[in-house]
Amino acid sequence: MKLYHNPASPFVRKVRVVAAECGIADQLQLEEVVLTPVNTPDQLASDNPLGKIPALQLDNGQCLYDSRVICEYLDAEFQGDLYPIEGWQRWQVLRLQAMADGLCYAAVLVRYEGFVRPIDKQWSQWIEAQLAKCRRAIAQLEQDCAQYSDQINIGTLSIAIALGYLDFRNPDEAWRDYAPSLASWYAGFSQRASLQQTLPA
Ligand code: GSF
Repeated sequence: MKLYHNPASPFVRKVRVVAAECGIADQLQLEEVVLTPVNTPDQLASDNPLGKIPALQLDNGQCLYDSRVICEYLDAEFQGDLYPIEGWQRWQVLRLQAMADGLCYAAVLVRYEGFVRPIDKQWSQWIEAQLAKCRRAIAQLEQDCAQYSDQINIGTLSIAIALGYLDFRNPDEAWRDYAPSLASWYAGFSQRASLQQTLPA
């Protein structure tokens, strides 16, 4: 399977983490792409019309996207057991994943605003509004994290990836100052092999 990837992307990292949790990391052939929303490599655009990564080219010629679809596909195909099948726990876990992905989207938008958009078009209020989303999400996670701190599933893995991305792109965001329980959970959880093997670069 060929995975369009970039080592900085948190959404790609999620796919790699799930592959590692499923024990099939070595089945992913990594195809590195450099892209922005205004610069899409042709091959990626023909495999994923949205021009985004991750995209997973399967051996049957089909291409899967986006990260949530790919992760669920890998989990189903290779028995990752990262998605509770039924009951309220399933919705809690999927909501946690949505929270983590939303945190990543907001942080990626901050990155694009500062790095891709021309300086004369940058809008500080936009950046602040995105960072405010990140901070509200972290405050909520701080309140809730005791409920899931002993779980390993797509929700907790996604949260760890989102916090890792925030540390990577916004090291000045002192989120640990107002989220000490989350920080303590993250310090331990982020030692998992799947997360250590896929640190952003
Ligand atoms: C989001 C992927 C995404 O925004 C998913 O896979 O879950 N809903 C999608 N990827 C970024 C790279 S990143 O910073 O992770 C991307 O491909 N950006 C290029 C673009 O055209 O937006």
